[in-house]
Amino acid sequence: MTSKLAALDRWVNDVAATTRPATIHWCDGSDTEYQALVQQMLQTGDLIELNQQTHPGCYLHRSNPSDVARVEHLTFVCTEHEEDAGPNNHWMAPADAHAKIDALFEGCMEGRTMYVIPYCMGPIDSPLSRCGVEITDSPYVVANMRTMTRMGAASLTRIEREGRFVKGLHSTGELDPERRFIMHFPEELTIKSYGSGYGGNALLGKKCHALRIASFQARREGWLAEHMLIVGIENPQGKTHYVAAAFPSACGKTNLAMLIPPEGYRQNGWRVWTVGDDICWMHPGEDGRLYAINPEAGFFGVAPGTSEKSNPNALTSISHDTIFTNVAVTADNQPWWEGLPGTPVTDWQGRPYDPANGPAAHPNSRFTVSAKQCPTWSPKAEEAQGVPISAIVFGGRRPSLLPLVMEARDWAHGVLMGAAMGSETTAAATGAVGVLRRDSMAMKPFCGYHYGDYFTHWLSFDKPGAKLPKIFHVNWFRKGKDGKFLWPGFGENLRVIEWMIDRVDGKARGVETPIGTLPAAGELKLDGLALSRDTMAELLDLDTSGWQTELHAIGEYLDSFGNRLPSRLRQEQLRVHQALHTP
Ligand code: GTP
Ligand code: SPV
Ligand code: MN
Repeated sequence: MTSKLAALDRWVNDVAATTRPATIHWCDGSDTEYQALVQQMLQTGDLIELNQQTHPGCYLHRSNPSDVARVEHLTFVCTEHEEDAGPNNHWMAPADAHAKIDALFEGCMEGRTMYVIPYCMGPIDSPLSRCGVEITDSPYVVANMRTMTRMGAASLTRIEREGRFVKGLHSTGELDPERRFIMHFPEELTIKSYGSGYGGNALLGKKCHALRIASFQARREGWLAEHMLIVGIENPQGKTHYVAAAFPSACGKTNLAMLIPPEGYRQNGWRVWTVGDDICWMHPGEDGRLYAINPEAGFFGVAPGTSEKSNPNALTSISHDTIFTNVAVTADNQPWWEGLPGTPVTDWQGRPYDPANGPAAHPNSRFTVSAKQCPTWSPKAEEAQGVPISAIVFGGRRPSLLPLVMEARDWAHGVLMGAAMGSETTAAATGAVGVLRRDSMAMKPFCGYHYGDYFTHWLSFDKPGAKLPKIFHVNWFRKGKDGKFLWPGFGENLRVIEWMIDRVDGKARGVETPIGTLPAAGELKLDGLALSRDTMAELLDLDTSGWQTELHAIGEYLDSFGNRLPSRLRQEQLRVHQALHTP
């Protein structure tokens, strides 16, 4: 097969000349194609069949044990000028980067099939969507891309019509961590990834395209590409507010996106609609509001901790037609991870389970499932114009200081809250876990350009005629002296969201403080929750001296972006700092 688009044909031929595959397969995205890939992977051992009685259409993939998460230290943004990548990215000169990685691609597909995957990020008919083509030698990547994106014939048609697409070249390579690079060339709309078969390193539509490249494009074109979930909250009157929330990797986006209301809320008629769990593209609409689409078509969710109690919607979604990566299995061959009932017999590496080897499922083990399988999947998620956003929420894992919820006084203050975000690191990237680091807007690993320019871009949305969402900051992860989480989290988070919506609708007054507006006494509805007054007080207290230290640290962090830091943001930090010193 070939394409009507000469530029695409030429690129595919050039890649084939370098990588020298035995055959080239253009993916059409059909069921037949998917089933054939699965059969082939069952034969090669890339997939292992799970219990088809309990989990029809479910398979397990075990990745190489050295290849289980994103590798931020091997991820590069290769802009012409080093300063355009910013201190938030690793940089390499484009010519050097191409030379280095092209050498690895030389002959790397010999004797094997090269797959050409045309995909669309976002609904096929949406003007907000963007297309790409990923070339890979990994059938596992093809199967995952089919679930995570709109992949195949319809996307190819759109690409041929538009003539413009992001080029992504991937090979699993030898899985040698010394020969592994994830390189982005935003000015060339090009991605090259070698030596990893895992998630965000290999499914190039996801973090590489929909965040790093898209954020770069979004800045030029006046929109936002963000690491956010999108959720619709329908109140008993039938009105739905859409909320977008940025939490760092493995900090609760999937959980909030699929939230099940507490019993009393359910009885009163509250409903929650899932629009997206990881990535959000937001464009200003003609009415001045921000409209969001989820560029993805599936969920690549964290398995451990997903349970009937924490996320029943996810559990229902993954009961069939799901690919599991690096989970454990039970005696009767069902997928298993920490948080589920039952006992593992085989760990994520295929060894007999022995607690001495650590958790049975890898902490970053994942499921890949079509969004359509989610019981709360919103019909609006397929709509071309996207959903209007009422509130933007920032949050991270902060064991102390940050209150359960606070609201920014205005857009600039909200941008400061997002920029100042911090969180303890998680297993979603290789490296130490539990270390507090700044992760502005949860985009530290994903912003494809200088953070200073990114903050300027965020601030630029505040202009005459704009009807911007309110901005909030939440912390589900505050810990008490006993080291336990103070807030029950999960479904109960709806109580906090209800307060936000009341603020949006002008129904809650709140209390103004130097750090933002907090819920006034009695405004958070806590009935039915066994939370002591002391715990609530601790969750909402304002430790002035702790905040003074925090504002000082935020100031130093902002200064690290040098002369690209918008002075407006530094002014905002000074304003809050001064307010904290005013008795
Ligand atoms: P990525 O897919 O990596 O971007 O992550 P995500 O933000 O979608 O993460 P996810 O929702 O899968 O969160 C995973 C972890 O957060 C699990 O360990 C959950 O138990 C924990 N978590 C989620 N929501 C809450 C909450 O409200 N409270 C507490 N304490 N933990 C939570
Ligand atoms: C994340 O790490 O934020 C993820 C998983 O959502 S990955 O696709 O690997 O980036
Ligand atoms: Mn993510």
